[in-house]
Amino acid sequence: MTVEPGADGRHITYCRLCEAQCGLIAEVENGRIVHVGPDRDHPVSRGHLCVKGPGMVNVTYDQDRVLTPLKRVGGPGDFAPVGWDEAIADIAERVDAITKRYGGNALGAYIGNPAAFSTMHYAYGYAFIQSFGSEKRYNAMQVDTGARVLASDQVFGNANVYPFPDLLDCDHLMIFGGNPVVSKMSLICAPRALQHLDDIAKRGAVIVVDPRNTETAKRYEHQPIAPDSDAWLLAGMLKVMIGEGLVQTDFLSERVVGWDRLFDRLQSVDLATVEQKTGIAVPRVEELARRFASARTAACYGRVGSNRGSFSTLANILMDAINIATGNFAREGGSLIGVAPFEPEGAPYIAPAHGSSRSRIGDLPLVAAVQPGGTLADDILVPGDGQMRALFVDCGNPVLSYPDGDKTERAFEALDLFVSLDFYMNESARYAHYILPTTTFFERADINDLWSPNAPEPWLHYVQPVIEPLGQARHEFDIYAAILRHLGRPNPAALLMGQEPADGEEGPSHFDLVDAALRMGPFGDGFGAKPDGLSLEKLKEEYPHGKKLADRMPAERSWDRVASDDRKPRLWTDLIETEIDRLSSHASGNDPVVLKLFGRRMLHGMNSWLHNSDRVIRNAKPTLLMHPNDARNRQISDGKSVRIRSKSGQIDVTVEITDDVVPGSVCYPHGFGHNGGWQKANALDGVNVNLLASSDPADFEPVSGNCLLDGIPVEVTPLQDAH
Ligand SMILES: Nc1nc2c(c(=O)[nH]1)N[C@H]1C(S)=C(S)[C@@H](COP(=O)(O)OP(=O)(O)OC[C@H]3O[C@@H](n4cnc5c(=O)[nH]c(N)nc54)[C@H](O)[C@@H]3O)O[C@H]1N2
Ligand SMILES: Nc1nc2c(c(=O)[nH]1)N[C@H]1C(S)=C(S)[C@@H](COP(=O)(O)OP(=O)(O)OC[C@H]3O[C@@H](n4cnc5c(=O)[nH]c(N)nc54)[C@H](O)[C@@H]3O)O[C@H]1N2
Ligand code: SF4
Ligand SMILES: [Mo]
Repeated sequence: MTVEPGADGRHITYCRLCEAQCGLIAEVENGRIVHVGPDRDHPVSRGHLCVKGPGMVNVTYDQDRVLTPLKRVGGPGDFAPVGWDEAIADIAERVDAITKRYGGNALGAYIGNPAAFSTMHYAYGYAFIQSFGSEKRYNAMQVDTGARVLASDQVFGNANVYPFPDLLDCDHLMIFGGNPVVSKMSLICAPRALQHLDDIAKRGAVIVVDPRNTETAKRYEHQPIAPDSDAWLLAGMLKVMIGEGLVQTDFLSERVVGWDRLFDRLQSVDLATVEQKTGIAVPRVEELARRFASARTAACYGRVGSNRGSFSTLANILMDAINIATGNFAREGGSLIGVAPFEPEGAPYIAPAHGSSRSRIGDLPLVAAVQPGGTLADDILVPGDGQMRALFVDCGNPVLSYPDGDKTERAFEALDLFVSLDFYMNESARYAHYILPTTTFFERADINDLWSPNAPEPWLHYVQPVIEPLGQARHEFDIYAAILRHLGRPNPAALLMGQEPADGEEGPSHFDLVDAALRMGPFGDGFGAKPDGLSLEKLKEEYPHGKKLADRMPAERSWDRVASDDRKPRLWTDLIETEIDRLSSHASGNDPVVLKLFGRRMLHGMNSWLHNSDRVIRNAKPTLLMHPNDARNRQISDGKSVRIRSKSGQIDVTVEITDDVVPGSVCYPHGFGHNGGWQKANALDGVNVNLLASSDPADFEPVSGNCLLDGIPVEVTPLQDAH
């Protein structure tokens, strides 16, 4: 039995903070959520959750939360309440005037990470700006998954697919740059991931390739590696597999294109160079290759640590190549592409191909029609045709999450119109002209649409709001719809469906859109044609705890979303050739003064937020991890202040000496350095590490436009010596 929003009782819901999307039970008393616990009847999470899910109650009732529309009345951070009608009218008229005067691309949107867990959010947010003629879609892609997206575009002809390891039957998993004990696993929806990883380790091995001996590495097998060198290790491993006949050439000949060209080209990879670049001895590279190839089932899986380096696209392509060449692609226990519940069967949605348009700043090829993130500030600051003058930041905090926060602040202050959709005044929203208060996930309905293809045990869960929106908070969809309505235009769902609702009619909602997609998809009821199939209504009435779609994601169906005409993956493209050439000719200095800076996430925080709750943030200790050898060489002792300098900036931090990090590298978490409207967060230690990251396109990975966040060259000096 579902309970009406706000009614006292137990509400079935789910957490929308990370891909696990664990089932939750929220108890409401006198209209207020008093307790949040695990939903033991959820078909996949089966009672699993972490501290962050229940922590969202503190966010919901946080006294620092923004609950009325705010208008800037002075310098950054100086706001006064304003009525919704006045705010919407002013924003609508200014967006209209700016885009009429300067063209559609004068308007842009940054739609950040939390939107990935909010129904159709990217689709309707970008439909909003597109209706004014704007192509300026910004998001977290180039600081997160850009290399993976481009690898999928190249290998599978489909930038929308994210291969994931079939945890349920895998015997040998190699994790490149992921830390599931902290992150709960990403680009794969597996609420009980750790249990699966423990089982894999018992059956075979979980090998964590990481410059830090992480929480996950300590639990399984750690393979230390120099930051930003994964492509070398992967190229070396594949070369060994080819040389020792450990690849499946019959399978490759039948189902894959270009593999022979790749194999030829890899002959020239020198294993001694692999050792020099990665810090991994040649015999160990050979052992890693042999163990992978001889395992019953195996998969390479990469996450953010193999996505923000100088050769990350190639690294991701080589992971696919190893999975495919050893016969582990589309095989149970190997690497899968999931069935998409919201796509028509046999007709995958495909993003515009790589490079079909280019960025105004840096002339970079766009990946999946998203602007290269690091150029956001210059897209506002640099004059010329298409210069951005109005920006919506929805679910994001680019001042802390993008490179060069200082420049981003300057750019935001230069905008003619800056609208933030958020429930906090974060470090970016301080510069907004308006902050429009939005709901937390307890205050809205949702279905787990975006990541549903990426689950080893696929499920769908459609939930109603637990409580009504607090204060004057509104759903993002309704905010965009209200702005468009003020201008006499259809709402974003009508725009996406190509409808022109009659005057005075509300038009469809984003749930109509998602319902139509579900019903026409592989699990849908075909609007009556398949009576056993699903609709939103049926999910709501019959499966309040969520509906498991299959016991296992069918491995063989991975081929369905390979989008090339012949349904064959490509292991040789012009881009692959250029990238291997670039890798081979890449000279890396061995300057003993220079260290490579990489990142880490905090168990009790979520990127730049969730830092305003005692419950969530306790124990957060943002320190610079440094190897004892590097500390000794620099006369740095534990707990001391040091200055880190990069090409782009400098910050002062506290050092923690540990042999958990490989020599020659240092590690600092992102998302700190608060000065927004969140009082407790502001009082935390820590600074914005992205002040050290470069927003110069010359420093991005040229093919993907990815920012270099892991492997930034830095110098570290004791603070008393710094000048
Ligand atoms: N150096 C370095 N930088 C990084 C990373 C790194 O590892 N190292 N990681 C990168 C990654 S992977 C990501 S995804 C990005 C994330 O960076 P962003 O996309 O900027 O997202 P967050 O920092 O999570 O900020 C989220 C904001 O959205 C608000 N919010 C939360 N839920 C909702 C909601 O439902 N609606 C609305 N309207 N607002 C909401 C929060 O209050 C917060 O202000 O950071 C990236 N930056
Ligand atoms: N608690 C918590 N959970 C989160 C988040 C959070 O902020 N907090 N953020 C969420 C988001 S937005 C995302 S995208 C996911 C990310 O999920 P993960 O990718 O699993 O998250 P990280 O903990 O950043 O793991 C990245 C790892 O890469 C390593 N690394 C850095 N550089 C390199 C390199 O060059 N090579 C290799 N091989 N490894 C490298 C780092 O040491 C780190 O251990 O987590 C999500 N879950
Ligand atoms: S693992 Fe934690 S943050 Fe992720 S969905 Fe589950 S409860 Fe939420
Ligand atoms: Mo992310």
